[in-house]
Amino acid sequence: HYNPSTSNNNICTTTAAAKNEKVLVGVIMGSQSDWETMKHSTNTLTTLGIPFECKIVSAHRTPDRLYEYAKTAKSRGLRVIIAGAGGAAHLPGMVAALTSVPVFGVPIQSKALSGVDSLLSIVQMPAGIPVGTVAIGVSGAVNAALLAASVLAPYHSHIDSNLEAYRKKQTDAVNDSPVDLPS
Ligand code: RP5
Repeated sequence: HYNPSTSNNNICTTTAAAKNEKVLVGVIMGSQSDWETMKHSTNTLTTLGIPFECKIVSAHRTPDRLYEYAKTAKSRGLRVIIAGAGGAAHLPGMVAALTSVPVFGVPIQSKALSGVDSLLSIVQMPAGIPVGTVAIGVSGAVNAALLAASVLAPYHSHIDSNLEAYRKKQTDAVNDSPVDLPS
C-alpha cells in the first residue's frame, strides 16, 4: 500500500508533517528537473498556510507510483492535486483519469519548445476528464496554488483570510502612477 511518509523520494518538507496537520494538497511533478518551477507552488501554499505533500511521480518512468498515488489520493484526504509536467506531459491527465480529486496541471517550460508542447499536452483533455490547466512555468505554478486556495477557502476560514490578505497585499503594492526607477 502506498505510504508517502516512507517513500524515499521526498524532495521537499511539508509543513503539515511538522505540525501534524492533515495534508490537503498534493503537489506532484514528473521529474526532479521540474522542481525549480514547482517550488513556486509549494512556496505559495506555505504562504497561504495550506498543508501539502510533495512528490516526484512520473507518468513515463514510474507509472505504478502514479497509479498508486492517484488511487489513494481521495482516501488519504487530498482535496486538490497540482501536477507539473513537461514535454509529452501525460501526468496531469493520467492522474485526473484515476481520481475525481480536482487536478490543476502546470505546463513546465521545456527546453526544446518553451513549454508549448507541455501546454498543449495538458490542456486539450477530451470532454469527460478535466484538468484545470494554468499558464506555462512559474506563473502557472503560483496560480495553481492560488486556485487550490480558492477551492479550499469556503471550508477553512484561515485559508480564506490568508487568500484575501494575499490579494490585498498585491493590490496595495501597485503604485497610482509610474515612477522613474534607478537604472
Ligand atoms: C517530463 O519530462 C518531466 O515532467 C520533465 O518536465 C521532462 C524532462 O524530464 P527530465 O529528462 O529532465 O527528467 O516527464
